[in-house]
Amino acid sequence: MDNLYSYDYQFRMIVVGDSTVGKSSLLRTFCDGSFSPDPDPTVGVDFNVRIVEVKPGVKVKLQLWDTAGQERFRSITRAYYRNSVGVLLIYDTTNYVSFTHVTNWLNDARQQIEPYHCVFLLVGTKIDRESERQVTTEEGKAFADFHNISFIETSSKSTLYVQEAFALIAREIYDLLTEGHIHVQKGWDGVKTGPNTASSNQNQSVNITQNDQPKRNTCCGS
Ligand SMILES: Nc1nc2c(ncn2[C@@H]2O[C@H](COP(=O)(O)OP(=O)(O)OP(=O)(O)O)[C@@H](O)[C@H]2O)c(=O)[nH]1
Ligand SMILES: [Mg+2]
Repeated sequence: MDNLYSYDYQFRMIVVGDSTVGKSSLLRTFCDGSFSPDPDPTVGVDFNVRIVEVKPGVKVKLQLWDTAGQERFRSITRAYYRNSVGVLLIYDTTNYVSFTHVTNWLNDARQQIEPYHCVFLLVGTKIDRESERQVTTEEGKAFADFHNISFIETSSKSTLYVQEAFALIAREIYDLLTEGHIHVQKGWDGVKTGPNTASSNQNQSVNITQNDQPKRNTCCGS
């Protein structure tokens, strides 16, 4: 059981994508290890928390915002982008249309998050339904490479690569933090220091100049 009061950093992330691509299922598998074949659609936004270790001895509390894919909730869910340091862009590998919409989700997130710094991860879901696959792994990878973001395929039902997906994005954010590309900043909730971090300097500014952009996964520099 995670001790939710013992961590070094808090990363706030948002999970977006079309309705029924499996956003809530991904979070449920990750956060409590359960899978439902018939969950209710998300209404507005939902919230999950889990502690992960990004490297030995460094604990990060992931604050995970699960958004509704349905269009009628779009104005509500947009409000949650700004304070996020990570965006999981989700599509369903058995639904090609959901893949074609990832560009819109990416552009929408970039618009809302700028000028703050964030990391994207492209996630193709439902790989247990291999015979129904409509989006190849190569197509997913090509999209991610084109946008210079990371990519993974998962199954919430079988749990395949679910832990790895969150470990990947958390580690990328942590690396950018330690390299000085992302900072804790007053008035922005994307990254916060936790109780275990002694030097909680909330007043540093985010450096978002073009020259300081890291190679991958920026919302505002690529
Ligand atoms: N076979 C299989 N089904 C999945 C998987 N992930 C989700 N599903 C199913 O896909 C359907 C939609 O899942 P949700 O997690 O509710 O989708 P969502 O993206 O949260 O949908 P909204 O809340 O409406 O935006 C449900 O019937 C899930 O059981 C998976 O990895 N494998
Ligand atoms: Mg949902």
